[in-house]
Amino acid sequence: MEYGFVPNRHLWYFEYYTPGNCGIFMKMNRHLYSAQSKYQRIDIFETDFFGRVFSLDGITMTTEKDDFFYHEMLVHVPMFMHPNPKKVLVIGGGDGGSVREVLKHKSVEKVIMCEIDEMVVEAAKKYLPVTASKLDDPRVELVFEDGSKFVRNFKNEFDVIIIDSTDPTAGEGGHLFTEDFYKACYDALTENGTFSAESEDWLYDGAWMRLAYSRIKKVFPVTKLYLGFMPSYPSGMWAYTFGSKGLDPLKDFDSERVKGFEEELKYYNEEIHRAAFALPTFLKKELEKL
Ligand code: AAT
Repeated sequence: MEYGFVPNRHLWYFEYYTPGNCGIFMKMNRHLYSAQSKYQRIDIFETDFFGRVFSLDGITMTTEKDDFFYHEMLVHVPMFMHPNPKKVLVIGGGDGGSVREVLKHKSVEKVIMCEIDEMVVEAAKKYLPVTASKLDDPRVELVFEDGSKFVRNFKNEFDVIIIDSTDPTAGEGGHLFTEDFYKACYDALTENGTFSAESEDWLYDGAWMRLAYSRIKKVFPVTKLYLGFMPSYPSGMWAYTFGSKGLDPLKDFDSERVKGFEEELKYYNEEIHRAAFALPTFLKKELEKL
């Protein structure tokens, strides 16, 4: 893309956080890709500070600098909670970061990624090599469909299901925040099945965080919200919801399994796993009411 503008001087990216009063801005040195798909506007640009940044409808999905904060927390909590994950379903996650993390587990034989927007995957493969590094792995099957429909094709099939979705108010993300959808995920899971879903942030999107948590709680016998830092997402304090058919993320956590992953993981470790479920008092009180 050619501009008469001076890189890092005239090119800026602004993300407005809900409901539009605050946000984040970044200096851009190159705008690599911009397209309108059937579902959303896709942009990938380069910054000196965050590396390459991927945004949908002006909302940051991934930056090369901190994608591991988010993808490791979303993926390794349910993956380490399952005794022997072989078959995994990722819904959304078109940049490939979640699939990359899933494949760090040697037990995995197959991972299906169901992403609604094929253009996201094409762009990620071309412009986000760090994040999309494992999308061509032979264990990966890519499906381009609405995940809320796709998951209904399965019963008792997956050991782990990971919901790496856009915000519920953006694009087609809303389908991945309904109680019906969570129930379909429950049905598609095997007996020891574990589940995680990105659940927004307390400060700017608290209503959605509470809604996601309370809907998941209606479906999964064990439901726990957990937190992780995520510097480039709104408020930096990101919420995830863990669900399972019985396994408790603290009592049943076998930290021995994390040993040997020190070289592979940059954020998640045994202490972080436990600490992530410790919630501040205001949040504990809020969740108790749901
Ligand atoms: N790992 C990158 C972070 C994301 S990307 C979320 C992906 O979910 C997008 O590529 C989007 O196209 C896809 N998606 C949205 N709706 C559906 C659907 N119904 N079925 C399948 N895929 C879908 C998430 C970032 C979190 C937001 C931070 N504010």
